[in-house]
Amino acid sequence: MSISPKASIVILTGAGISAESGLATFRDQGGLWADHDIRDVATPEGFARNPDLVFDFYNMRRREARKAQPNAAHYALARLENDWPGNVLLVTQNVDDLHERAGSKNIIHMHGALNSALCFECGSRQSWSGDLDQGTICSNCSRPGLRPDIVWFGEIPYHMEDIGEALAQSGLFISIGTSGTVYPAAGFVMEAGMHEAHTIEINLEATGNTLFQECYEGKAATAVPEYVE
Ligand code: BV8
Repeated sequence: MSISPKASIVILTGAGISAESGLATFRDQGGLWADHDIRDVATPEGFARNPDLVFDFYNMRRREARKAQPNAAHYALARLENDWPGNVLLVTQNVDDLHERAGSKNIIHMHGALNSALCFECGSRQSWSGDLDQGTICSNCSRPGLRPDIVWFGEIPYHMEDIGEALAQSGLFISIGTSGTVYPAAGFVMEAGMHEAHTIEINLEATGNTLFQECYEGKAATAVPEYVE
């Protein structure tokens, strides 16, 4: 990797990095959006309309994520964070905990996390590993107000200010396993590039986004360790 060792790195990951761990992506053949309507399961309106459908969708994904194991791409990013002399921030759109389980520490889950529950009555968060349903009681306010701690369409992603600051100071921006179709994450490459960061995409197929200065096509579990080493 030919950038100054003092440079800070921002990495953005999407569903593609967890694909080889057996977790479905969204927009690939047979992906999650193939048999779930986004409006029904990933919007506040869908949750208000039919909360059980949304609870079932995220309960199913929480169970899948618990069964999955980190793959070589997750471990390579944890090694990069450990070995790189400059700062490494891992911003993930993913809601699984495979980056944590691979050893990454400096992580932002900008779209939330399956192993967290959010109370819409009192606003408190609590770690969560089992199923959630309409009757699940919040341990803070003792009311049945828990929802998946997930950022749905139309909701504001988490830690946007921290991400903006990191992009402004980054020397290298690496996007891994994301189709680059969902904003604001899809705009990060432009933000990084505006601040002279070198921008790289590692994806099964190049997304064709010409804002990336380098593109590596391939499966993350092979391409990421190759790039990081
Ligand atoms: C926001 C929940 C304002 C978590 C998700 C109307 C009203 C309101 C907003 C909008 C609107 N119209 C447009 C918008 C903006 C909207 C948006 O971008 N819509 C798109 C569809 C146009 N965005 C929002 O609503 C966001 N909020 O804008 O608020 C705001 C913003 C900033 C500041 C102030 C105010 C909220 C977006 C979050 C929505 N939540 N999901 C969950 O259920 O998991 S989005 C969903 O898509 C996931 O979170 C996922 O992270 C995200 C992106 O998908 P990818 O990860 O890229 O997955 P995908 O399947 O698409 O691609 C996989 C890629 O991997 C492919 O390229 C494939 O080739 C590759 N791949 C596959 N296998 C491998 C591989 N690569 C390597 N190796 C492999 N083995």
